[in-house]
Amino acid sequence: MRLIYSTGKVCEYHNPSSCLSLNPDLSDCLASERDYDRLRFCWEGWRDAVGRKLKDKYPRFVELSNQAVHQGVPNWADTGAYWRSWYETADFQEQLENLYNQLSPLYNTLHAYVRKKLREQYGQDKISANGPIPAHLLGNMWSQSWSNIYDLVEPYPGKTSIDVTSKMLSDGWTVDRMFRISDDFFKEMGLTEMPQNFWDNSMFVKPADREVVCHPSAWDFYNAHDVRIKMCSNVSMQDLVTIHHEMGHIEYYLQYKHQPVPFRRGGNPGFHEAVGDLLALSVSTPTHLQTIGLLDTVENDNESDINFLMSMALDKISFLPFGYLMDQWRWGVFNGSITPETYNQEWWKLRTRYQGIVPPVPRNNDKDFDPGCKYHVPANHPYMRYFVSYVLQFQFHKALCETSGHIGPLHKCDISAGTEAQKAAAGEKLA
Ligand code: D0W
Ligand code: ZN
Repeated sequence: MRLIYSTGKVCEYHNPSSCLSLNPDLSDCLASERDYDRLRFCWEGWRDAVGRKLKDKYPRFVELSNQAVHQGVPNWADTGAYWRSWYETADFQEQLENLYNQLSPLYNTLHAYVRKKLREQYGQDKISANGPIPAHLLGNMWSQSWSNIYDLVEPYPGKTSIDVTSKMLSDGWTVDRMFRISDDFFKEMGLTEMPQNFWDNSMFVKPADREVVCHPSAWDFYNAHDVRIKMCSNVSMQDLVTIHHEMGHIEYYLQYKHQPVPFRRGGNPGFHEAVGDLLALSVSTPTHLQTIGLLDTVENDNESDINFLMSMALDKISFLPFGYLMDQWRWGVFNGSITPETYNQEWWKLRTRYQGIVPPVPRNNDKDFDPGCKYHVPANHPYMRYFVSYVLQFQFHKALCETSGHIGPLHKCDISAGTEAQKAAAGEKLA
């Protein structure tokens, strides 16, 4: 299933020998095309190419996975129950629901604002004033992060751009430089730097001579020295953040490498996901971007602040319903309440209920398998950890900002920026 996903291609109608891969072609299409029909072609093409091939394979996988966990010690009722056990909380599901209910008003407000801007862009005939948004207009194949449509929704146009991708390109940044900058940040925070064999063994760019799984990943070979990242990186601000995310996993591996194997894990899976993202919260602040030469000027006025907060919301708030629904769907599949006959319709019920989106073309319940078009389903990676991380990373960030002596609003905090005086004071307090 992962091979089908990783080698999926969408070919042009008029030129079937010209085919698009997910990374980078279709991702770029969803991110930067502004033509309604071309976007729909990329969105639908991916689902035709991948989902339909996976549809008949997934039920057998579910059966086998359930059998395996049922025969384990302890014997879990189903795979979902096993995955939830990692959180060691009997009321995990209630806690999640409670968290989501606290956060959803923020998402719904963002959704309404973005919908209004999209109506201006694509026309009132394409998007209703108070209904769900067509899923292909939000800058991402799964509508999970909306950063790529920042230009369409920028609250105060004309301020300094906080997406520094174009600056990285014009300054000649390389993928290698992005990894070095990330490593420097971990070092600066007093964490362990990446070992030599990380640099020797990792794959940082897409190789030209073979097909690889391009979905980014971090690997612990469990021998206390071999750790690697595999990623088809491009020079962009988004990939700079992803590099910090993956390096956060590696940092965790390095910090617990001397522990007995059962302890080489996160406090819970959400902790593992939160480390890199939490450092990237500091790296993404305008003042930090200036420190690493990616912003010439930091504008200190209310309008620039709102622009920055909007760019963060398009990444972090937009993700919440998607992060929450992925494993609600899978838990239902694993416990049998969602059956192969209803896979796709149950998926879209959740997508509309939580994300407020609808498919731009009718779905065929007998042929389409849209959940399979998201990497973590065919690759069988659990997903609730990301929802948990999107809450934890802000709690961790807040605690670290307080510890580092930051004064002022949280969104201006760069935990690496403590003045020498603050650092000395912190040292004294510790002593
Ligand atoms: C691993 N997992 C891959 C990749 C891709 C993280 C991902 C989610 C998201 C934006 C051997 C192995 C694990 C690590 C471990 C996975 C990514 C981009 C970032 C959600 C999106 C974001 C943070 C999260 C998505 C990862 N190793 N992210 O499996 O030790 O468990 O490499 O899939 O900023 O939908 O893209 O978590 O690193
Ligand atoms: Zn991760």
